Amino acid sequence: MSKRPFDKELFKRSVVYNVKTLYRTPIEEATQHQIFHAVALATKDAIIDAWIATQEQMKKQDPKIVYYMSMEFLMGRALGNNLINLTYYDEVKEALEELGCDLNVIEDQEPDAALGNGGLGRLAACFLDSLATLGYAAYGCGIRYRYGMFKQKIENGYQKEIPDDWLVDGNPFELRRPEYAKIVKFGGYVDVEVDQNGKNHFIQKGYQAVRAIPCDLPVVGYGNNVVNTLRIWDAEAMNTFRLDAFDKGDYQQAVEEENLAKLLVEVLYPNDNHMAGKELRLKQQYFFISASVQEAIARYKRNHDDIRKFYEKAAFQLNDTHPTVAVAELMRILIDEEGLEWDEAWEVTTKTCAYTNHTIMAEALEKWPIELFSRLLPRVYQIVEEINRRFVLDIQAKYPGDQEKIRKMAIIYDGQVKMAHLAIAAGHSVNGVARLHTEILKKQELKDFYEMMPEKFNNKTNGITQRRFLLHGNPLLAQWVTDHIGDEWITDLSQISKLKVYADDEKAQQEFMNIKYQNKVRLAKYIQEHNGVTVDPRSIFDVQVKRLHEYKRQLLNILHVMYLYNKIKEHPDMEFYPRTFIFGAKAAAGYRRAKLTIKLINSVADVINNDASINGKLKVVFIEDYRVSNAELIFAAADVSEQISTASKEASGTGNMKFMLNGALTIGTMDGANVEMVEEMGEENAFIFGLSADEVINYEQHGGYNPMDIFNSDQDIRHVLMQLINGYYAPQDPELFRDLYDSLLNTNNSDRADTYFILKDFRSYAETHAKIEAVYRDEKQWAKKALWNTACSGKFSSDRTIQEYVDDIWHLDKMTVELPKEDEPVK
Ligand code: B1H
Repeated sequence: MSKRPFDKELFKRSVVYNVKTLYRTPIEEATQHQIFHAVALATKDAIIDAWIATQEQMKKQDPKIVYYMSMEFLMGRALGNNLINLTYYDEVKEALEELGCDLNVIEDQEPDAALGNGGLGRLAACFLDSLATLGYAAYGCGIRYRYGMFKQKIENGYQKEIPDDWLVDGNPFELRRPEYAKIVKFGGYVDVEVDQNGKNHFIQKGYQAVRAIPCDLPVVGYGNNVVNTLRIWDAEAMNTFRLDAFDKGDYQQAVEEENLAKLLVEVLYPNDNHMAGKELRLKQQYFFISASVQEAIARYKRNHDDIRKFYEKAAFQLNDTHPTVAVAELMRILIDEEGLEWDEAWEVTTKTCAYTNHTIMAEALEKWPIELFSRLLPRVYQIVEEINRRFVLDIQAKYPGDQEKIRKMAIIYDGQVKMAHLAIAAGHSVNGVARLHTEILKKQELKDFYEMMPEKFNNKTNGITQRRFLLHGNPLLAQWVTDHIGDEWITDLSQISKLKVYADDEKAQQEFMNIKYQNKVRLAKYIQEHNGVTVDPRSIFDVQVKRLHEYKRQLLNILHVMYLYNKIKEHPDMEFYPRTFIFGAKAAAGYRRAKLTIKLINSVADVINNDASINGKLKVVFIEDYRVSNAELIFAAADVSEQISTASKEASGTGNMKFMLNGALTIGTMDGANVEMVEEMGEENAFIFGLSADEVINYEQHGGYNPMDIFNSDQDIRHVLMQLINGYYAPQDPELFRDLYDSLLNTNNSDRADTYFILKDFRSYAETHAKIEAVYRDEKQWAKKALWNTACSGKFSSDRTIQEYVDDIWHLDKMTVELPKEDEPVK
């Protein structure tokens, strides 16, 4: 593979020129923000040739393409990552220094592309990085939300949501492609016209239409000249000139279409692991899916005649059920527009589509009322009905007379369209995202489907990209790793196991912990600047960063902090290793209990951080606006990683892997991918506590347990719980945290008391924390375990995950992309 040498002088000239033409300013007078735009454009120039060359290679080689369909792509910032993957990062840093600029400061000017909520969206972003790096032809297909994940402000301890106006200054990496626009139709009715041969044609009439405009973002592979595309769709009104129409009906229609276009792509739904059953959400889903499926078919037809073989050149991966309408849209196009018979279309569809399940949380299951679905998508609904009719026949053939099976498995039942059932029936693959999760799917949630179609089920344990979360996020550790084992880990993380020989090496241990310390200083500075809290980088940095959700149990963490504080107050002279508990989490805007938990964390922080009597032994920090860019700093600086979900509830988790890669030790339950992490590093190198998934499921099947028994028998827990309702942390309003107290002890709401087994796991959690403290005091032992964690993280690269998807589900061909010589014009 030939790599173009970096032309430093050209790059510098390009930056200076860009500043001049964009802002009519000499670089000496430009703001950091202006320089960011100039550098981003210069970087895009460096990407363009490889982007074009990748497209040329795709034309020449005609590889099978995967379309990763997802409502969410949580990309974060592009500049630093693009430079890393171009392998120009250090050179650009140097070039900018010569211009008197600091690349870090410039990177900080870029807004995060936060087109996702949490793990599911970030996984999609890591997958794109791995696909390009491994040389597979891939498109990410999604929505160009005008506003991404809201920005979080903390005011008086409460979360406040601020619109994320990420496009105000334009997106320098984006390429708008109006020439590939597609039309998407909503509503109306279906007319049947019979042709001379007696064949029925189904025609949607009286609809509203919008134009879908693709906006392309480059996805740069690491050092291989491959540049794939994230194609996010913007919406425009069909015909603005229709506003001039004489006819009142037309005028009305034009106004409505204009409004629809604007609304469709306005904002990302900010729910993680929760379905927003809103009409607009279904419209968003169909909008980007229809456009993406049309585009995939158009691309195929440019150089193939036989649409019956579409699946040989295209794979659709459905990122959860959100894009599932793709199966019906593909059927519609194949039948109504390409003229295939049902069975032919069905074969193409099942061979093309595959579904990934990301959660077993009941509230996340997508179900749409028939009334809404059929009104919005009349033709698509007819097709879903027919898929259902045939699927029910299959169930009956397999289980004659078993009504129960139909009730449980039908796609349409009880007035609802069940998207997971549709995805399973119409795809050839169903995968979970960690081994335990896939087993729970097979044994519990999707048991009936597994029994009927076991061949479809498989596991693909999640992974993360080491290029963003080590090479970019933790440059000191990345350099240290390269100094010890070479740089192959960057594209083959299994190599990182070569570090194991250094686990007992005292010099290596010291260097490793010294890097950790420097990263803690870097984070402490961030916390000082952004939160105004002083934290001591010599204390244990104990971190829980992830979406706020009851099942993730931030409440368990903060109750334990309250418990520690009580202990220190009761026994001021007891031995206590100073600890800093760091939280970062966004709560869905309408999730009251989650928002109250944020308030509790901040209230506890206020009391503890301002109590001079404890000599700074304990600090609590809530980092505002947790997002991809500050996550990179946080993972690098953590000593302890909190992965404490109620066992069975966290499908995989991916933050857990980012901490492990960066040498943090995990305190966690045997849930999601934690199970496989412990398998790699050994139990003795993690702090595992709490109920197992089987135990949780068993309790759930027998109506739960009685938390009052614990309340009555455990004085420390009782003390902490009483502090929720006696005003200890809310003197102005003692009732403030009543709902959290009730959630743990009372059944007076519709839920079981302590649905997430917080009190049940509390003792085991507290005892395990005590062990952490003991191990941390032994510096060598800690260093050894931390280094060992990094050395054992090889399995958790998204490169490994993607290769498994390729081998088992997509069967893609590899590409090699050569750049034309510099003096040859790029076509
Ligand atoms: C995950 C979601 C999710 N699972 C519905 N499910 C959404 C569901 O907007 N919605 O309607 C949004 C997101 N997100 C996460 O996926 C899991 O909780 C993690 O355990 C997992 O690591 C991640 C990636 O597989």
